[in-house]
Amino acid sequence: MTDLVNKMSSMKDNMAEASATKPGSSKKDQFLEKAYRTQDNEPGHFIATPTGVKIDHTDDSLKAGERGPTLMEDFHFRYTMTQFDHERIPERVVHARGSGAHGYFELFESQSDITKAGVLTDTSRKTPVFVRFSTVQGSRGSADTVRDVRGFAVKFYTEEGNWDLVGNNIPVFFIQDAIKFPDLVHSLKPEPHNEIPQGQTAHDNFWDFASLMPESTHMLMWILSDRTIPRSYRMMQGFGVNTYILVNEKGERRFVKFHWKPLLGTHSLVWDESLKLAGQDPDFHRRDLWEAIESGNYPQWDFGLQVIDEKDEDSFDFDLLDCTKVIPEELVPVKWIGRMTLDRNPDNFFAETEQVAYCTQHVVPGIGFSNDPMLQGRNFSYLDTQLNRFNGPNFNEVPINQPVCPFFNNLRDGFNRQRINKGKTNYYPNRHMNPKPATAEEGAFVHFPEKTEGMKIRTRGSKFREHYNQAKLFYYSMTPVEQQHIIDAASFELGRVDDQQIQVRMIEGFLKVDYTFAKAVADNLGLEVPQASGNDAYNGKLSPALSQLVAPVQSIATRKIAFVVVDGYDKAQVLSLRGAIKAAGAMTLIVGPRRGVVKSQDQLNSSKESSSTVKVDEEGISADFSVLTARSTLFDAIVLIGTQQALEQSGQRGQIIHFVNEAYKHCKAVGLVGGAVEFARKYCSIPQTALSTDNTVCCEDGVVTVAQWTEATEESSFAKQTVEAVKS
Ligand code: HDD
Repeated sequence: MTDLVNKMSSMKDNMAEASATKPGSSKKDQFLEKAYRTQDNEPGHFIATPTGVKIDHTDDSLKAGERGPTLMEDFHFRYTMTQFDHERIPERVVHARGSGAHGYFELFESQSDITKAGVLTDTSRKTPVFVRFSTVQGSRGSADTVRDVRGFAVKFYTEEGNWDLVGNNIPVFFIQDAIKFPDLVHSLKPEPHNEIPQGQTAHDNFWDFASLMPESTHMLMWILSDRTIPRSYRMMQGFGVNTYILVNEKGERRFVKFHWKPLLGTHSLVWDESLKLAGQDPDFHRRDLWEAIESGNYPQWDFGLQVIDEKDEDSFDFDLLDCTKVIPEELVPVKWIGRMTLDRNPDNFFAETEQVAYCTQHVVPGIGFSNDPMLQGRNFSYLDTQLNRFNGPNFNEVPINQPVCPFFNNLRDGFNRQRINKGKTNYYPNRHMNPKPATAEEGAFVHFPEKTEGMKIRTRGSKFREHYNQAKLFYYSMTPVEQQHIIDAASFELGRVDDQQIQVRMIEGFLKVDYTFAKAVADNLGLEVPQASGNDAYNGKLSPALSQLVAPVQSIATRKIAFVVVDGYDKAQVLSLRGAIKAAGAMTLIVGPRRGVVKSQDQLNSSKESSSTVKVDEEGISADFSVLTARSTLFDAIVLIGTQQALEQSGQRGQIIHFVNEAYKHCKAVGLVGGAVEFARKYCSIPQTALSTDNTVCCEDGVVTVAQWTEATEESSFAKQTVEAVKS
């Protein structure tokens, strides 16, 4: 146990340690480097055709005469155009928009008592992974911050073959049987007659389907919650959703649910921010992940298991095979067994992120499938969809999909076959008796010999028919703020529905969850408020683990704090405050009147004297953003610094006022230093009670103020209060 604690603590908070592990050195990276990467734009490289012939001229096609027609003989033109015309492969039918990253997985403690999977038993391994996060509804070019489930797919390149854990950031799903997936997806995608709306479920078809599918009620509560507007891919949980099985060396089977928990905590945007960000920076999540990895802030997740012995399979009031239910952590605690770190961005979006092909049926010895009818159906669909995306079965030969372990078989040929199989035989048995089947001891995957018999019937287990207990559990386990957000989201979504019978049917469904919830939404929609039916009686059970706010992670690591400054700022003040906030792990970015130089008071004075051009000196600051183009929505908190006069006379006064007001409205911490306090009192719509004119540091309602910055003012206490305000 002490060993485990030591290992965990040595791995804990080890961004610095992670960065010392040399990103790009895993077995998968070495393979990609050797086999397929090219650096095309190095000195001395010439443009050539794909057949290797160098080209002398790429700006004009080959013509018969100066003004004549283009000639068929122009093979360079034809290759150029053909490649371009064929650049796209079909976008994923769901999860089309995504972002990927490389990394590795490490295990804290061997799980050999429950599984024989090497990735979960060998603590000396650092298993390479490729992760793709995604939205579900929108197409490849849609915005990141829409209200939607997020995909969380992990490909582990293990020594025993690839294991794909294809999960979401929500632990349950809309439907219980995979056969309904095409109907679900048709209903939530843009409507078929006009392809509207993009990146939203706020339309008739989705809510029509949902209102007729009571099994979706639990999932609806999750998608209306803040889980569907995450602050960052780095700050969301992941779940395997379906129940899988683990099998150990003794051949014993256990049921398992897989969990990912971000070390940065689980955080969300507010709805108004999400809406604005979708226009201001449609790549908000993509950029956030990319920049974090580029700057060495490698995101990390702990990996956990909820394990259920075979004998306990039927001991719950829900069916373990029903993916519209969670196993409450209060019943079966999550055992945290390992950690994943993402430490390298892809070299090429198409080659890696677009071409990565996840399939739920990619499992390794020691991990297998339960009879969850969703999982069973998924096992068919993912392989089938890759056949469509890649025009055949050779997608596993694409570099990002290739396993890192050696493997042999008699599978052959097909479109775009890469492997050159040597030898005279391509069948088994053959006169060499190689390659041959392995035994379990030799590492073969052996399907768990589960006894199965039954009538051929189209039905589901009896416990699958209960749809409301866990919807209630979720709703009642939320804090009042989270409940209000669910009400607001339901009102927005249903408010976009034109057909009133859908709204009415949905309110009837919500009534079975909670009367006050249904009433509040009905009120907002202008519908007749229904009578309490008594159907919403609840057993009072709660699961605090479902709330994002009950036990938030107390860290502001990698959070983005904007320092809004105008010319004439006090350099020493800005630098020392910035240093103190950075020391708490946050990133500080300067938003100035323009990008580049912001002139400090000293610089203004000296330029007056010498009338020379102002340059950013070593100690000066340069704005990362201009207040004209950056919005408060891009940051987690803001600090406004400047004399009242400088702020009032700034050409961007209006933008600055909006910056402050908007940050406050989105419940972000707002720091006001010196003249900025009086400026805010005069022009901003923050309650005066939060704008203390005291010369000491005050904090009220997330607004941190110090009206008079003197020698005696401790930057650290202002910074400390600001950090606390960001946390809360
Ligand atoms: Fe799925 C993609 C997650 C149900 C069929 N799914 C896809 C991706 C994720 C999930 C994360 C994107 C993978 C990537 O980044 O390339 N899907 C889930 C979860 C489900 C689920 C957590 C509920 C338990 N999916 C589900 C069902 C079916 C599919 C029931 C069909 C029977 N999913 C697909 C697919 C996709 C896909 C059509 C589209 C692109 C792809 O597979 O590669 O096969």
